[in-house]
Amino acid sequence: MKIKAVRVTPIAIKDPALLNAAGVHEPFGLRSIIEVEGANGLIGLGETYGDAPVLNLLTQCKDSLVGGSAFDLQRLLRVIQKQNAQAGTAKHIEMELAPGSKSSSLVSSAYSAFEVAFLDLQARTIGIPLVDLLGGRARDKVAYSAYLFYKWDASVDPEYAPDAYGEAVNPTQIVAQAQRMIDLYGFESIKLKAGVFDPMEEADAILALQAAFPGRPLRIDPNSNWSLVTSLKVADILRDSLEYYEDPTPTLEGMAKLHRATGMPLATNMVVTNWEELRQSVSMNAVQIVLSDHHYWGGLRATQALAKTCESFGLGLSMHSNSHLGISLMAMTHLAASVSHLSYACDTHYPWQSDEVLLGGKVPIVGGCVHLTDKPGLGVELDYEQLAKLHEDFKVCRIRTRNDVLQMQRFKPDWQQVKPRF
Ligand code: GKR
Ligand code: MG
Repeated sequence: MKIKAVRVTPIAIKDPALLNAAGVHEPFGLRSIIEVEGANGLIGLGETYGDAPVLNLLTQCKDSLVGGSAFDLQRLLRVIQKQNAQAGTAKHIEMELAPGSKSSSLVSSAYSAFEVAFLDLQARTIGIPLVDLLGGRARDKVAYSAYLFYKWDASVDPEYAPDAYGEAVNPTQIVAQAQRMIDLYGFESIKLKAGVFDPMEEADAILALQAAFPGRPLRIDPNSNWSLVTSLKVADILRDSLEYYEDPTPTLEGMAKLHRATGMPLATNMVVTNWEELRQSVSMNAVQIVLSDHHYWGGLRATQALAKTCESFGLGLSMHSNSHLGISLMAMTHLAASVSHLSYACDTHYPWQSDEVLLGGKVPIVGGCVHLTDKPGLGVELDYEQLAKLHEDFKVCRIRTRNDVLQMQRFKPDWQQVKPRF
């Protein structure tokens, strides 16, 4: 199937004032929407980061893909490698909380964005759902977790759009946030983004969630913002309350020591973000659960290989997320449905996003799950009016690369990125 046209459209989507180890989310998140149009008139879709380094590479590559075959993923890789080499190694801001922003993952990130669109076009051309192209269904629906954040109310700055969740800066408000999210989407597992306030208060929030939602799997993720000593203290409190302990402390060495001392299952999307780090982690038994993410692991097929590798080494597998819309959610869902070795509910930021580029609006999450249909490809279509509107929002948006540290400095001028902070 010859490729007739490739379009890359950057968009800005509203994002609430979510707090994390680095600072606070900016009022807009950036995404790139990819369209790969075949000679048969069908269009494959992809979605990835919209930050300048990835966006520039996607834009440089797109015209060279025209005329090639949508089934030729080797050619796709060669085009991206060549364009990346020609672009040189310009320095850019790396946000550790967004592993896809690493310079070392640029080629994987760009490849993944186009790979999803190529595979979507392949599946639409054959007339089958993407999951079937990926080898068939291990499951018909994919479970996601309620991803809780400490957050400010939108009134903190008129740049933030009003959101129904309001402020959450203490355990009572976190429980209320969980209740709202569970009522709306039916999530079973609950994840708390931590690394923001005193670690003992954050441990109290987990205990409050445990009391409010007995029996539900719980996780806490301070994004490596706790020293080993602090991580051990929190482990003493939460040992029996967590299904896994996500990125409490920095480095593979730190995680290996923590696991040796506590025996707790440790999960990561920070210290294992590529194959080399995975190799090292296995040799040190640093983490027991890898949080995959096709956006920077090199696409859907590479993530299937990651799942198989994790299974071979006795590691659990789940899925990491950054702020995203429905094309990413559907790619995550088809991928997760195709992987038999998926041990936990996946993460998603989707409930935090009010914008959407899909016809019919937001993808439904019911009973905590996204359900697959029999529609071809990803099973979703672009709403071109919404795409144009969100592209206009990108054009006037002051942000070109995510930076939660700078955003926090607008409120607290002395704020610095420190790791670990506690
Ligand atoms: O959106 O603030 C955030 C998260 O902290 C995100 O940047 C992380 O990459 O969700 C992620 C995680 O699990 O570490
Ligand atoms: Mg994480």
